[in-house]
Amino acid sequence: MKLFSFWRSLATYRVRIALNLKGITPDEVVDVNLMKGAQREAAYRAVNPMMALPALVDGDGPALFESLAIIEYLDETHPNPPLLPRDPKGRARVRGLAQIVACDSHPLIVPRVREYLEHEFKLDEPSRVKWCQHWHLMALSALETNLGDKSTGRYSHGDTITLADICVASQAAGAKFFAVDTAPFANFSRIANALSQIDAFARAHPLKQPGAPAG
Ligand SMILES: N[C@@H](CCC(=O)N[C@@H](CS)C(=O)NCC(=O)O)C(=O)O
Repeated sequence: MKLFSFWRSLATYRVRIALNLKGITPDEVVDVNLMKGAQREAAYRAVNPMMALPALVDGDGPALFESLAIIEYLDETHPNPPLLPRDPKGRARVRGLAQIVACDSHPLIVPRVREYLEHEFKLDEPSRVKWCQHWHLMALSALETNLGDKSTGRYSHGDTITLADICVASQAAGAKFFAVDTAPFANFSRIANALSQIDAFARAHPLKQPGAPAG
């Protein structure tokens, strides 16, 4: 199994957590330096035409892409521990929480969007930071209300780890990168804090990966 990764990539963080929860160690981790634009080079474009991380090649391929699709693939091929509840409404809620992060918020703050705002619309750094913080806060606010539901338990959905928690953890790491204070979001912060104590999450954290800045 080969994982295309970069320390700072929040989408790859999600896949790393799932791999750890499933007890899978990729045979090879290929570094694609997003800060140097390596995702746009021909070699990686051939792996994922979207030029985004992560991608995962299991056996003879093909390369899998999009973090949620990869995580569901891992969940189907390695069912224990399950990352989705059994009941359809529970599954829909968990997938919905995950998609608030991975589909509605995170894609708005990735390098290709920030770079487009800079080069095409000439937005300066403070304006780009404001953009990123805005979309973070939108997601945090929606998550906070949803996590106030009675189906939330110790974690986002009941007392077992689900796909939603993987996404909550990536939202929390992203908030730190963009200096967004999560303290006003009490449900979110409680769960993010509980997740950070779990080894599979802690080991997968962006700042624990090779190439990450110290501290
Ligand atoms: N929705 C995708 C997002 C993938 C994505 O945008 N990944 C970022 C890193 S977290 C990336 O590679 N960005 C490259 C770029 O924006 O140029 C997923 O969840 O996998």
